[in-house]
Amino acid sequence: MDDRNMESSCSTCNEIDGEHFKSIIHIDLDCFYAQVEMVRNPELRDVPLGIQQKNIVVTSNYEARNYGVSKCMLVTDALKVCPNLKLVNGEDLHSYRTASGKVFLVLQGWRCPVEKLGMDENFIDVTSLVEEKLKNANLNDLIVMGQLYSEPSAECPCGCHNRLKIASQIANEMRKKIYDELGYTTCAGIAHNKLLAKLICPLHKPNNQTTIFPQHGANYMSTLTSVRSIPSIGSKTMEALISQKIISVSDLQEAPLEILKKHFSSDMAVRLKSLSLGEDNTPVKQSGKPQSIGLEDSFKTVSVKSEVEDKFSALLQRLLVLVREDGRIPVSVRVTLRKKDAKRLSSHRESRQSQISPSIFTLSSGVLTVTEAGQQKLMAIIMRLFTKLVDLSKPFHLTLVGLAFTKFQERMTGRSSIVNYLMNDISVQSVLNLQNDGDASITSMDYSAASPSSSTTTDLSDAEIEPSPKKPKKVNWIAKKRCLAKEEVASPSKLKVGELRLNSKELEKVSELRLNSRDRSLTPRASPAKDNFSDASDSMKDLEDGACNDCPSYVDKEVFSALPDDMQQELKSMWKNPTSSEKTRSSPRKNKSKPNSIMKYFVPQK
Ligand code: DCP
Ligand code: MG
Ligand code: MG
Repeated sequence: MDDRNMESSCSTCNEIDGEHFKSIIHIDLDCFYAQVEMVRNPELRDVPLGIQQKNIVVTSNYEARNYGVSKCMLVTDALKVCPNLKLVNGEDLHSYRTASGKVFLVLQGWRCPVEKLGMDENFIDVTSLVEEKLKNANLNDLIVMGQLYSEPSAECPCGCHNRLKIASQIANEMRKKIYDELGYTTCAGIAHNKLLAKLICPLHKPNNQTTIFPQHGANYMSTLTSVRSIPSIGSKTMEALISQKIISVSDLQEAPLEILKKHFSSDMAVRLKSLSLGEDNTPVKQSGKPQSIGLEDSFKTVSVKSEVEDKFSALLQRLLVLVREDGRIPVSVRVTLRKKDAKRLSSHRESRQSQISPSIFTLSSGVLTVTEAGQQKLMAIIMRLFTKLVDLSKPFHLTLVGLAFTKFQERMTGRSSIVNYLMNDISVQSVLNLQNDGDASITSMDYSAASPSSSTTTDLSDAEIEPSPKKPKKVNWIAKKRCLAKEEVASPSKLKVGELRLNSKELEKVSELRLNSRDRSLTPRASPAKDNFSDASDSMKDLEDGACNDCPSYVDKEVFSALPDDMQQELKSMWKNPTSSEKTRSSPRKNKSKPNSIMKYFVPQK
């Protein structure tokens, strides 16, 4: 009997509280870098094409793959199997990042949560959209678009087959739109969870999509020959499993839980077991700006400090371009090294990071720049971190250096400025990346590329650290509640506010932005992208209950409630006097008697 026909029992679908109720799509671009080059230059379309970084072909188009050119092949080997391979240098990632951003934007058009994974993959949770479409669907006409992993012998009573059929149609529409608007072909996987959606995605590549029903999850997993195929299993977990002779996913399925518990924590053992059976309940998390912006350079070996300095200097130049494009002001830098361990014939990564003064960066006409002196300061911090990672009195051998900005300040305001009150979204974007990147724990699904063993230390002793001015208690509370996910900022004390560097024009922009946020908070579905404001609905409700019942309709009540009591009173008394209130509303900048009046921040949107 064909393995695929062995279905796991589905009689309890409804009982396991909607285990199958989700509909997840995973989309991966075909030969991504190569496609970007082919769209840019149609002459490359019909020739075997390889994208070269250093001496490696990082990817190739499917024409070249037909000759046997595979991902990460040495250029010399690739040219042996395909002498007429056309090579394009792909070391400048700018156009790939841009393409990646465009695909993400297209996918956001469906107004469902979209989680970006690396540059060419996205998860989309279409559960609610499917529910909506199901209301008007003719169930007899529903078909799976694209490929189905295996025909089911019976309908699942929870209705997941119909839901996934609709999801497959949505996936097809998404892929069509990406192709029509951007010219890229893609693959998609459709399943009731992220794990299966990702793993089934490449089954019929290129330019195709595959749906898998929940009953076939365990069966499909058993076809994967290495436990490493499971996204959250990294090298350490794999080594530990191999030591127990657990090599394939089916080995893991069959391994007794008690054995796993001897080598992993109880939670992790259970999780490994569930994953091997195709079970995963991790949510699709809406992506925003990246938590860190970094670059790495790998090489055979570098053993001289001055060479390391040159490598870091070159990386810094490129990184500053990326940071300028991003627009946020970095407040932390991380240095990563991969050290060759001669004794163990292996290598491992180590990182160290330090806070940096936001004053190194200057905002000029909205553009982030760093002066020559600022760059020297950054290099001094980087080299100081380097010397903390490497004992220079002994020989060292590095095979990689990496540089990343890991925390960001969205905007800067003066500590007692009114903008501080109005801009309660100012925050350090992230305090992630402090944990070990290895796989000591897999409590949450990590779909990022498996990282080798590494460790990161935060260096808080750096002299460049700027004292953290106190923020008003109320604003901190709101920032914590509405702007930032729990895991992003552990405590308000981690928030840092820089010096006032906004000129009056920027200040006006800021106030407009703040007022715009009111609409976004109140109509979350109008803007599918989840940003710092979109978690606001709860806190908005709380605040609307009492703080500003008398406010005119154009006032952001949350902003109002974050103001000090005396300012609130000032405003309230103005609003009680309709003449002065109306005057301010219609022409805030003409209010000669109080040119810097707080009222100008409450102008309605035009
Ligand atoms: N990439 C890289 N180094 C790697 C793997 C990939 O630089 N070791 C880059 C090049 C790829 C892109 O990331 O184009 C996306 O990786 P994928 O694994 O999705 O590979 P492709 O999109 O190229 O091919 P496929 O059609 O198999 O998805
Ligand atoms: Mg791809
Ligand atoms: Mg990919």
